[in-house]
Amino acid sequence: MKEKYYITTAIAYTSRKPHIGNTYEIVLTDAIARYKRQRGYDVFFLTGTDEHGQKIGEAAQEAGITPQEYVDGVAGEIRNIWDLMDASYDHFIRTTDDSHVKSVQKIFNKLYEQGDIYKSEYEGWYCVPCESFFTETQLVDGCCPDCGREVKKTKEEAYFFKMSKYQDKLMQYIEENPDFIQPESRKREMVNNFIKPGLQDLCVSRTSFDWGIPVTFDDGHVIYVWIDALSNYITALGYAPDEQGELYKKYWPADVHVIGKDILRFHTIYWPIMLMALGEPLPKQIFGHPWLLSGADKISKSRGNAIYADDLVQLFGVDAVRYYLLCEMPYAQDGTISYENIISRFNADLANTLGNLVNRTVAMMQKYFGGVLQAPVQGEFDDELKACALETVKICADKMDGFKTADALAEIMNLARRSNKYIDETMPWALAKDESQKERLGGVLYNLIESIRFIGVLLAPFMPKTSKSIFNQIGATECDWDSLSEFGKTAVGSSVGTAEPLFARLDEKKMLESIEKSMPAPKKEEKKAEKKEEKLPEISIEDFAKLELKVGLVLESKRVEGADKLLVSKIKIGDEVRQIVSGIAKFYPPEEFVGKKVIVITNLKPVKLRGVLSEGMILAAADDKNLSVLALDQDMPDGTLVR
Ligand code: ME8
Repeated sequence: MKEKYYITTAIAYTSRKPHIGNTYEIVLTDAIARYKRQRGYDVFFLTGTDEHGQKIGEAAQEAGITPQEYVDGVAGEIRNIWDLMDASYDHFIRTTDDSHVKSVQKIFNKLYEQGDIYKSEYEGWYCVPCESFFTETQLVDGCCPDCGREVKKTKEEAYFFKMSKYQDKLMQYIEENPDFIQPESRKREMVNNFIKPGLQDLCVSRTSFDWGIPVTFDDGHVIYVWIDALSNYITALGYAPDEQGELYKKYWPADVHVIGKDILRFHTIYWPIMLMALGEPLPKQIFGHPWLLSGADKISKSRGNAIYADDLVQLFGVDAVRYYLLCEMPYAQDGTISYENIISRFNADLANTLGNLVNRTVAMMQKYFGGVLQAPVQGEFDDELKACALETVKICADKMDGFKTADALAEIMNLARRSNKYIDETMPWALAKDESQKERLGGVLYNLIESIRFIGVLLAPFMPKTSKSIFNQIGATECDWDSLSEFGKTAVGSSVGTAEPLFARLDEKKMLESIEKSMPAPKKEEKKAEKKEEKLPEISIEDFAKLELKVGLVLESKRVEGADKLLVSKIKIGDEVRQIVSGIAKFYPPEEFVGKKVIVITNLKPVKLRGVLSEGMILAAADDKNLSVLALDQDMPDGTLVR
C-alpha cells in the first residue's frame, strides 16, 4: 500500500484578490505535492479560503452586498487563480462550508465543556469609528493604527482558551520533535520569543461583529477567527469530535502545513495546543516559508505595489511564472519580484539554456536520423554527462525532501547547462560531416535525448506543462521517477516528435515598454482598483437628510503639532464657533485658509484626531495629488443650511 502524505496551504483571506505573494504559497505547495506523488505517495493536498472576520464583513458592507455574496465572489476569484497556476489540490475548503461550520461549533463546545475554554472579559484598546480592538503594541503613537484617531480602553465579554495549561506539553513536543518547526531559525524565534516568556490565554470569541461562526450556547458571540481557521485542516477531512471520517482516519496527522512566516505562531503554538486539548495527534511539520517582496517592500494593496498572477501568466505563460516563483525564493530568506528579473530569468534559463537544448537536439535528431533514435556508443565526455544526470536526481530528491525548491531547480538547470556543454564538446555538426562518425553522432544524440528525459521528469513538479511538452518532443515513454534509476532507459529505434520552441526569447526593452503602457505604474492601477472597490451602497433621501451641512467661516487656523497633514481651525457657524481638525495642511497654509467660507458637516460625532478635538468635518474634493475645499458660488452668511 502507498504511504500517505497530507499537505496543506494556509487558507487565504477572502478580503481581496490574492497577490503574487499569496500565489507563491500555492505554487510552492503544489510543487511539493506533485513531487511526493511522483515519489509514489498517496497525496492529499488541501487548500481553501478563510472567509470570516470583521474585515471581510466590513468589505462586504462597503461593496453594498451581503458578506456571503462578497466571499462567494472572492473565493471564486482565488480558486480561478489557483487553477490558472495549475495547482493540483485534492480539496478546496471554504470556512463558510456548512460541514466546516458545524464541526467548528462542535469543537468549540467540546473545549468549553471540558473547561479549556472559559468566559471572561477581553480588555483592549477600542477604536469607535473602526469598531476594532487593538493591543497596546498595535497602537501607533497611542492612536488607532488604521485611522489615527484616539482609542479607548474597553472591556468586552469574551471566551478564552487556556493556552497556559498546555505550555509545558508543547515545549516537550518541540524538544522531542526537532524537525517540527522549519526552518530551524524560525523555531528559535517561536521558542525564545513566545513560548519561554509564558503563553497568554487566547481570546477566541467576539461580540463586536457578527460575520463569524456563532457560539451555539451564547447569543451574540461569534468564534474568533483562529479556532475557525485552523480547524479547516481537520474539518476538511471530515473530523468532528463525535465522528471521525474516513479521510481523517487515513490522512491525519498532516505531514506538513505550508504557511507564511507571519502566521507561524498560530500554527506552531495555538494549533498544536488546540489539538492537544482535543486529544488528537499533532501535525508532523510546519514549514514557514519566507516572503516575496516587491523591491524592498512587502507586497500589499495599500502600498500600491501589488502584482497579480493572472497578469503575469498572460505575459509569460504559467510555467514561466511558476519557475520564477520557485527559483527566486530562497529557503529561509525573502525573495523579490520585478518584471526585469522575470524577463532576465526567462531569457537566460528558460529560452537560452533549456529551450535551446531541447530545440537543437530534437532538430538534429530529425535532420541527421529522420527522428529515429540510434544505439548509444561510448565516447569521450559521456561518463561525465551520465554522472551529472544521475547525481542531479539524488541531489534533487534530497533538496525536495527538505522543501528546498530553489536549490532543486538550480540543479536541474545545471544539468541542462552540462548538456549544452556536451553539445559544444562533442560538436555533432562536425561529426555529421564525417560519414565514419555517424555511429558516434547517433550515440551523442542518444545521450542528449536521455539527459533531456531526465530534465523532463525532474521538472514535472515545477513546470508540468513544459515537462509534458518535452516528453512529446523527444517521444519519451519512460516518464516516472523510477525510470531515473538508470541512464539509458529510452528504447533504441523509438522516434522523437517535432521540434517546437519551448520558450521564445523575449525582447526585454520592448516588453518593458509595453508593460509600462498596458499596466501603468502599479501604484496607479492599485489606486483605481481600490476606488472601484469602495463603491458605496445606494442611499435614500432620508439617509441623506440625516446629514446636517452648514456654511462656516474660518476664523483662525494653525498646524497640529507633530502631524504635518493636519490643520486645526476655529470655524464660525451662525451663533457658534466650532473647532475642526482637517487633513488639508499640505494644500492650504493656515494663513491662507483664514477668511474662507467652507461647507461643514455639523452633526458628526466629535472625535479626537492626534489628541485634538474635532467637532465636525470640512468638505473637500480630493484625489491622490490634489485637494480643493468646497466653496460657494455666491456669498452666503455663515450658519446657512446646505441642502
Ligand atoms: O494569513 N509572500 O491569510 P492571507 C509570500 N487566512 N507569502 C505571503 C505573502 C508574500 N508577500 N503575503 C502573504 C492568512 N503570504 C490566514 C491564514 S491559515 C489557518 C489562516 C502568505 O490571505 C501568508 O503568509 O493573509 C499566508 O500563509 C498566505 O499567504 C495567506 O495569507
